[in-house]
Amino acid sequence: MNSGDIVQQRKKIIFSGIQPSGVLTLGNYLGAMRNWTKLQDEADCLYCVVDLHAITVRQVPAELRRHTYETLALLVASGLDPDKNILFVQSHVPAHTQLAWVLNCFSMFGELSRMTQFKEKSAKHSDNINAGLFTYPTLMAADILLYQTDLVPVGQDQKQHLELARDIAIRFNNIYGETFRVPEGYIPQTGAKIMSLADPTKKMSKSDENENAVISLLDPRDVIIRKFKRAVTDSGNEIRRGEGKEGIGNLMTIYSCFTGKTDEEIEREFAGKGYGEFKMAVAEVTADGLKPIQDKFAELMAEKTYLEEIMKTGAERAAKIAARTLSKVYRKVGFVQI
Ligand code: ATP
Ligand code: LTN
Repeated sequence: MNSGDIVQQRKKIIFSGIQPSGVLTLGNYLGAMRNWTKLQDEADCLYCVVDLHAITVRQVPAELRRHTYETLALLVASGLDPDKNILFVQSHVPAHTQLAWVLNCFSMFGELSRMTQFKEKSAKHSDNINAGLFTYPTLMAADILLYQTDLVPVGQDQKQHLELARDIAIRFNNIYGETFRVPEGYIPQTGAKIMSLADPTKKMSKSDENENAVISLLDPRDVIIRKFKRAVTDSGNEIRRGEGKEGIGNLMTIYSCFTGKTDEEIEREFAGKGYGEFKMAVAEVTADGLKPIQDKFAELMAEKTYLEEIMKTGAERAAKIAARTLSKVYRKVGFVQI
């Protein structure tokens, strides 16, 4: 027997977060959540509704509260089992903000200034470029590093923030000795960046004001069909990827995510057929794919106390793990322990 055979492999720790800043989109589902459900059987997973992150942009309090319930319900509805995974709300575990403060003191003004999301959100909300928006990535680093995370399943847009979390962890470890595990990203091959239906050069985002740009996970079938029919494409008629064909490319990605078909198979299937027929097919597979999630969501939203139980249990379990890392950090930087 090879000695490797008897070494028990430690289960990987997975952490990811999602903002309750609106109704979740097809982008969130295909770019992130779909991977989350795949990992739940093989790893110890924590998934967090990051309400603290959401207030970096002005939110209406009653809507933030509703979106927090809805986001949790959508996570469960999309297949995350609350017994197998730790599902919780960020503001329920104070260690996130506590570690974020410490990490702020190990994050450089220059590196935070280079974050694309900060630049984009500052341009979009020029009347509210607050310090929270600027230090957003250090809170995200705290989220991840608190749990000694191995893998962070996210969409493409979060790659830069994840790199920063790694840099902060490495910097801290170099000064104080091994404290944080340095996490890796886990970005899907297909669907890592679903584009807006109104402007296929822009990412589909739940906070987009143009509702035709976004497929919400709660859109009924007729709305999904209408939005795909109106999706911006080029003036050609061939279903293939190419320069100036970002709109069709995006629809091919969505179709591929739901059917598992490759680009070649999709090209063959729709050879000689027009954009209208292809758009309809994409709409159908999307509506079929979302239907079970929507049905389960409706059931869960009628059971607020069940959702609150999940939040409570999740926060207790998360807090226990987080406390270990936080206390180690406090000791290492020289805070008096009482
Ligand atoms: P907001 O519009 O409020 O900034 P968002 O829609 O970008 O929000 P987040 O809550 O910030 O969504 O992201 C949750 C997860 O979904 C992240 O892992 C992110 O990378 C992923 N994600 C968001 N949008 C897309 C997209 N268009 N395609 C693929 N993945 C995405
Ligand atoms: N910044 C992410 C949301 C987020 C996150 C995290 C993702 C907050 N904390 C920790 C992964 C790990 C976003 O804007 N999508």
